[in-house]
Amino acid sequence: MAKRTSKNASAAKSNAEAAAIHDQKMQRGEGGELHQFADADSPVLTTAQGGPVTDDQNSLRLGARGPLLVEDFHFREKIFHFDHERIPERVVHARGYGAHGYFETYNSLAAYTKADIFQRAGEKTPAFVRFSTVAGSKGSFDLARDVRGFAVKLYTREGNWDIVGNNIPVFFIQDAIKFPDIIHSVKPEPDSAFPQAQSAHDNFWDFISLTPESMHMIMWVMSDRAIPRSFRFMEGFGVHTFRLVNAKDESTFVKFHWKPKLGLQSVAWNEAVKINGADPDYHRRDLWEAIKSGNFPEWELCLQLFDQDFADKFDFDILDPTKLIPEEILPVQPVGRLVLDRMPDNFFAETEQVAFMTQNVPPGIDFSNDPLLQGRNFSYLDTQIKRLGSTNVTHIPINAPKCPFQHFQQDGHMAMRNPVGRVNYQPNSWGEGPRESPTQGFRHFASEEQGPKARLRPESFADHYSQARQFYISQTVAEQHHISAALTFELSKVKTPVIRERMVSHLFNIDETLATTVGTRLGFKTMPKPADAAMPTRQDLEPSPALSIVENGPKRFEGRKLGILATDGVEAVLLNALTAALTKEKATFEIIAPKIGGVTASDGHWVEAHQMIDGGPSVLYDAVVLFPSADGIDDIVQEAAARDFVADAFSHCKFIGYSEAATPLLEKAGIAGNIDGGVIRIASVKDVRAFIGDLGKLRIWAREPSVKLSKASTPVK
Ligand code: HDD
Repeated sequence: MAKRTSKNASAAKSNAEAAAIHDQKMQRGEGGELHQFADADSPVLTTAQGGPVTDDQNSLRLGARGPLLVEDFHFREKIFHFDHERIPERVVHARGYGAHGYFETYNSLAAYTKADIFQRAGEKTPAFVRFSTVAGSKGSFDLARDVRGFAVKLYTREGNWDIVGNNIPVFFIQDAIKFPDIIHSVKPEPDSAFPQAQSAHDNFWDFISLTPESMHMIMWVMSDRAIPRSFRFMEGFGVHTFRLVNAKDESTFVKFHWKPKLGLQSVAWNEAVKINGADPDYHRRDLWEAIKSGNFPEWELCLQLFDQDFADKFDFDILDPTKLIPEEILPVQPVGRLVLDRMPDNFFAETEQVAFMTQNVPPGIDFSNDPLLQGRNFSYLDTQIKRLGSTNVTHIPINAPKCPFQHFQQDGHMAMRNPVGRVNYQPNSWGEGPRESPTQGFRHFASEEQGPKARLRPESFADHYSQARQFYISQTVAEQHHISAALTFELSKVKTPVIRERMVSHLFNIDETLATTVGTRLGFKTMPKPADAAMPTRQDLEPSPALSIVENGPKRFEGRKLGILATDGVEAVLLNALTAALTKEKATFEIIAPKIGGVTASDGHWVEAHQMIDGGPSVLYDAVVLFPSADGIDDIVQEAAARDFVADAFSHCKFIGYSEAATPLLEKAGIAGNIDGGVIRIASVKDVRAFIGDLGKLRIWAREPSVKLSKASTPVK
């Protein structure tokens, strides 16, 4: 394995010390180029074949100014390797970020499943999780309006179990044969190759408006669920109905939910757009910082368990992946927790090469006949050979099981594990090698199936609007406004009027006010008729509060980040009280100052800054505090970045704490005459404590109509 030079040696020194030592060790070549030669601290650089290298700055040439020579094997090998560094990105979910951790089982679930992972209370199973966006390519930005992948690999004692889910519990389509179509439609259009990582274009809405089964998912994707504040604050779902199978071969249907311990939270769309410019890596940086600072994110695995009788009585077909089972009808039961506590050592080796496959299930977990799931079970293996280039995907450490395994598959590209000895088949007469086990082996649940061989969609899949409506009416007023604003924004980017109209005609089957609001904001002169529906929309489904983010917020500031705008002379007592209170709350903060060097506080102490004002816009924080001094305010009040810092925090409905000296900045940002319960003066340590208490509400959504965050968000009656 290649060793990084002097990794340990430099880890012991500070970065500045290490840099100084390395500077001393530099030697100039004849052309002025710098060489770093090996010494006792740093091993000799070698080729991949292990040969020591003399000079890594100059290729071999004939004379100092002459042509290069073909026999320069070091140059050839280095460039050859570099030229092949990239592997194909995932066709979907290309942009992602992963972390290691573990799953801990609360109690035995032996009554429901023989899966080894669920047999013993307190059992810890190693896990790797990769979060992702769907549409964008690998280098796209984190805060696209998009579904988030939530893929969990559990290295159980009986093989790897992959729960390859999303942060949305339903899907766009009912049959896997439509997957290439939905994905083609959302990706950049094939002739222009744009837009990147955006669904706001004709092809996507054309396909969607011709696919009524996607309407429920569209409500989710146009809601704040599609612009999460952090991976840490979003739910995950297995989406499909699966089966648990116990030792008596009895099956129970199950739906998987991951619930974040820190509650749900999303950002505003106007904010998302600005975050993408200010920090395109916002989500990955958030996960990195949380884990590196020891604030390990955690989710509970919750199950919805039900039998055939429930399935028969439920309003919708439990095999239809465009439907969910409301938690108010079938409560979720927590059965364990997932903790992420370690970042990968190397992004490529682990996060890029991890290969999730829905068909990876251990004994005791089984599939239902959901046609989307069945199609997925076929697809994922293909994609891995395309990406990773070999059938030996499981030879890569991140994909290898952590339990003992033995089989007779052999050879192929990059085979790292090869059979030892004579036996590479079975049955054999040599008394060696692994054998089948009817007792321990995976037995597929013996469901009885029958029917004609045909390309059929069941009638029980035909209701496309009722749960879309149920989702919409389950949202708070602010969240409903965000949905209508998102639809208006997206459809405003669609250039073909008939597609806009077709979409609004679907909305009429979901909610009339929603449809009218979107149609009016798009400038329709007359409203289209409701779309022709295979089944009428049910009006009797009750709202499900579990579907709202705001209703399921954290009610505390833990895990969130405060931005503190400070200048020289910042009041030390208040600043210290604020930062101490945040640490107690397990929240973090950044100091934003006119210069990155930092500021001198009122007591003469030096306070290091994390950002300069231009580099730390308020969209990067969950709430802000304005702590300029009376002398310092003049320096910043004329700065556009300082004004935007405050104006954006206000229009994104954030809490703003301020010192008296900040008043000119509030005036400049146009909010001095508009102060509400979320703009809070901080003059004493007592005020600091009260402010921290308020922060748990996260946003003052009641402010939104006054700031007109989006013109499209006000309903039209
Ligand atoms: Fe998929 C990747 C989730 C339907 C085919 N999918 C992929 C990833 C996630 C999901 C989270 C990224 C895994 C990672 O981080 O590496 N996919 C879903 C969900 C679906 C879904 C929740 C519906 C409920 N997918 C789906 C269908 C098909 C695929 C219907 C094809 C028939 N998905 C793939 C794939 C990918 C993939 C092409 C691309 C990269 C990969 O598999 O590893 O095979």
